[in-house]
Amino acid sequence: MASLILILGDQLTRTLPILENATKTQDTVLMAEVREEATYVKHHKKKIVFLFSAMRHFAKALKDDNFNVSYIKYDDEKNQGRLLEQVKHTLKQGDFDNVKVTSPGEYRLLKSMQQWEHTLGVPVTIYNDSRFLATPQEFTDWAQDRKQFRMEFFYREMRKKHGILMEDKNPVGGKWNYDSQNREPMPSGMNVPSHSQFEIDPITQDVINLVEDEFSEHFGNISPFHLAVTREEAVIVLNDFVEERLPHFGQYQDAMVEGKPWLYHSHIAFYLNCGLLSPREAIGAAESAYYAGTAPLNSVEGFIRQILGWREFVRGFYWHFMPGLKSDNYFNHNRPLPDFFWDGQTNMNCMRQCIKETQANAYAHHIQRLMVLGNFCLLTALHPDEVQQWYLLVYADAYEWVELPNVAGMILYSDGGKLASKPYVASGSYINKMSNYCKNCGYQVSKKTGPKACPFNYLYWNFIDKHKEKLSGNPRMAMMYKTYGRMKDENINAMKDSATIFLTKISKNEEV
Ligand code: FAD
Ligand code: DLZ
Ligand code: SF4
Repeated sequence: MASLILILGDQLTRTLPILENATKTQDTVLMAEVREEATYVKHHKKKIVFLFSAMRHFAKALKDDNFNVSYIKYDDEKNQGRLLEQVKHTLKQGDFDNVKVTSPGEYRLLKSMQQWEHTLGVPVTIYNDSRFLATPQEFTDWAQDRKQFRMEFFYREMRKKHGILMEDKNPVGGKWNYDSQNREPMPSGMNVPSHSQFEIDPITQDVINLVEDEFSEHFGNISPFHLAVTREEAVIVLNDFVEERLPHFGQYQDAMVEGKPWLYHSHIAFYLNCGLLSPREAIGAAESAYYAGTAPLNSVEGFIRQILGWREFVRGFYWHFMPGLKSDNYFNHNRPLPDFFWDGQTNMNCMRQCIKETQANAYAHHIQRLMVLGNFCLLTALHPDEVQQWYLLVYADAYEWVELPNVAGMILYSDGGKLASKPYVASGSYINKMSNYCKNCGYQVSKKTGPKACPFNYLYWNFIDKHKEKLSGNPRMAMMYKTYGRMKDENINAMKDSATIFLTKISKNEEV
């Protein structure tokens, strides 16, 4: 019984059951760089270099370990351009009895794969993705009978189930969550350890040449390229993080500093999401650092919550609410994405910094994605489809299962509050508190209205005013509506006027 085993670009994990149970003497592993996956959104050039290089290194490691591997490069004459066609083509070349795949990270692809057996005429088995700590079914069971889906409660269940940071039935330290200790801005002049960097080897160089030729019109810069492209390198990134940055991770998790994109974050989502690292080992490494006394509980718990909590939660949420999640538009927002999202040409320094860093690194950290870029997208009523596409293509860690819940549920509230208890909106004072961006801005954060005022200020109150029917009954918005209720009509009107001028400008793609 020879099997054709398809491994996708974000499934670069030796522990997948379809690889662990493969019979090396008769099965064939198929991996393919296909136009369909590389262009269904125009992924950042660095993301394509990263993934194709990681795929090529993974295939080489499999070959070195005596697997039969059919690796189809992007410019290979045998390349069929689409995964299904590539599988069909490979089936014709050999004597295969069946096809094995691991469940993909996107609804679009899963629906397609569920038809493959019919199209191909051989049995196609779709195996569960064993990399996660919760299955989609576990989320659905947990979600049963709940009206609201709060990560915190799911996370506690996961802590208990996996015995992570637990003392018997209680959380280590007595509290489940240390977030109140995790919201400090970065003191000026603080020396942040540099992020891990790796040499470009000949495999990566070949891919860089390919991407420069074939994807020249895609967003973003390839150079400098320093990402890990093998499991060994990704493990170094994780170890560097645990040793050098985890101790301050919690404290400065929400801080933003001009010119310092990497800060105390782990930079491992790239590797977790394509399989080079496993969430279990990342959680284990952080937990061990706590017990060894090299990292404090607020950092370790905060980091573990992101992976065991948020990461698992959003995956369950995605599969539970697809396909509706993709088309939800609770506020009926429909403004197109302004052009400056592609080049960072704006006088708003916070937006400029976050977009330019995204362009350079295919990375921005969570608060940049959430409270600067995301905040702007919601306050300016951008269409969810355009925002979703942007986030999916610009970040090298983006796959729809993780990107869409964050965009639809966390930043846009387009799911009507299933994921977040309230919209994550803030005025300029939040950005000013958590960053040093406002010092170099063309706008003044202290001004509320008029041409020099920080746009986040009036856009925020404009949003509160515009959506009072939908939001004022939300207990978590009560404070904001209390303040709003005390504002003079003339102040509210001045905010709305400034907002209208600004929104008209971005609709016409005029400079802001
Ligand atoms: P760290 O800050 O060091 O966090 C550690 C790990 O926790 C991350 O590597 C990641 O695996 C996990 N994590 C943290 N927050 C989240 C979250 N909200 N959802 C899921 N996992 C989380 N993350 C992605 O992996 N891919 C995406 O496409 C993505 N899109 C996002 C879009 C928006 C609008 C927002 C607000 C967040 C998004 N995130 C996404 C979550 C988060 O911003 C990134 O995981 C993080 O910035 C990656 O950098 P890091 O590895 O240095 O993370
Ligand atoms: C993101 C991506 C890209 C850019 N290219 C490929 C590819 O050529 N071949 C492949 O197998 N996978 C690629 N991927 C990852 C897939 O898009 C990913 O498997 C699906 O989005 C499901 O998560
Ligand atoms: Fe951003 Fe407003 Fe600060 Fe400028 S003043 S950096 S627009 S928050």
